[in-house]
Amino acid sequence: LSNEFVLQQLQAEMNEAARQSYAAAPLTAVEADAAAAHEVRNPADFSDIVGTAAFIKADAVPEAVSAAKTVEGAWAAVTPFERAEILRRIADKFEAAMPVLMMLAVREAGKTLQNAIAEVREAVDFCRYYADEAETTCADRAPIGTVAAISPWNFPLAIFTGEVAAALAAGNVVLAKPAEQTTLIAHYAVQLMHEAGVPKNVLQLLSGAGDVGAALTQDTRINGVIFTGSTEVAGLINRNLSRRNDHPVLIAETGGMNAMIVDSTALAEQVCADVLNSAFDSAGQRCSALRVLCVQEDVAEHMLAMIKGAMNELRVGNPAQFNTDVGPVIDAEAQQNLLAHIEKMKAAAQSFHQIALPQDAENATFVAPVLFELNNLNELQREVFGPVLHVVRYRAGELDALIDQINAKQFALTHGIHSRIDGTVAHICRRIEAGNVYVNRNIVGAVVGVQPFGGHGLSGTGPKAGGPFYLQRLSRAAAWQMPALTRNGEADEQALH
Ligand code: UN1
Repeated sequence: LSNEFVLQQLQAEMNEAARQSYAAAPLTAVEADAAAAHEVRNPADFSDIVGTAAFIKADAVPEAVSAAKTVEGAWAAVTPFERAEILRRIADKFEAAMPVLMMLAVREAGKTLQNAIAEVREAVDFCRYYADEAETTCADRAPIGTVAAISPWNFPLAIFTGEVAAALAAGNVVLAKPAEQTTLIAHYAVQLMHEAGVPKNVLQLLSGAGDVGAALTQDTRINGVIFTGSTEVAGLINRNLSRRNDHPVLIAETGGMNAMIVDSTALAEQVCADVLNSAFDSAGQRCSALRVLCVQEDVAEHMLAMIKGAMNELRVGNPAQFNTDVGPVIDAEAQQNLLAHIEKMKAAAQSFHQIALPQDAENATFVAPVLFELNNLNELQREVFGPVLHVVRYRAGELDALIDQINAKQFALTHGIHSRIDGTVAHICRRIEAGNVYVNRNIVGAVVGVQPFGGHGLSGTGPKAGGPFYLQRLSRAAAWQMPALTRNGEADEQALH
């Protein structure tokens, strides 16, 4: 079956699913008055109302935490094998609900169809991977207790599910706080998780704004926080947790300022395809996305001409169409921030190349993909989260200085190398600071269980998601059970000497 055929089938079912209206109330154990209910609008077309999302008030958080604490013991007593079975049932339910979940990813988060498929697949992979991990590594481990899982809008199902599934797999009770922009898909996912057998108090959905996340991380009964989002918010959470003396766990996965180094031996066509995919897929809204392309001087003219030509072929538009490459950015605030950066760079950069938006881009949050040539890396001061690529040129003798400049940004997440010289690849891999270094390929789309994903420095705490150490951080070695020596034991002891 061709991908296109499968997509066509799915699209028919998605259209069917789109006829319903979606309402997301908080799924908490407490009777919480909704603080506000608002219409969720499609970022590719504001006239399309996807559903209604209700937010919890921050002052309801302590009661939800109390409810979570009451079930810690019961959930910890469920064996890792039973927890794994529940996670596998969630994976099956997500697969069965593929059209609805994809439809929500497209209409609520602006994901393209291809990205929406990948989104659901990754969520399924996380459930199955952590189920296997629970069985193989959690037998002699104890959960840490109650965990807050705070997740971003850019992977509204995959990362949301990855955080929740990991915490549950390790035996923890979970309070999930999804990004406010993508409440509907999180709500749908939690309903499926409850149907699959996760008890209601073991997993509560605290949909809300930033104040709900803040209240969660300030509640001293929370034993751990899993956070994916901005470096700044991770810093706030870290400061909340570090005031305590009982060492709550923090797993943070934050920003990136990812670079790709392309030397004069690289295959131009491959570079071109990988740059376009890494910089502009998902409208550049991935922390793994390519932000800085570093091209060796000798081949820069040729490479950049090819890349600009290929940019002109990108189709920006309605993400629900098969042939769309780049959808909208998440909301008007993100769009304004990006447009402000782009205006500033147009004045400051050496040169730029920006493609045109389609005629019907009104009433939506599209940002036209753009490439800026900079004199050097210092001109890029902060992480930019959108379809904006920066380019610098370097001379062969300047490679180490370039790596130093990249490392000085302190974002050690995903970098890439395009070179056919093994020695160059090995040298860069040794010196560059990163969670993942991708060689002669694109730098996005880490596969759960195959390419564990995460970074260090300003990019996060580790351990990598979808990797073998993640559940260890969310659990501890079970207490060592030391049997008292019996009289016979003592006798046996003596007999030994
Ligand atoms: C993120 O964008 O927050 O490898 C992280 C990838 C994804 C990145 C997710 N796993 O592209």
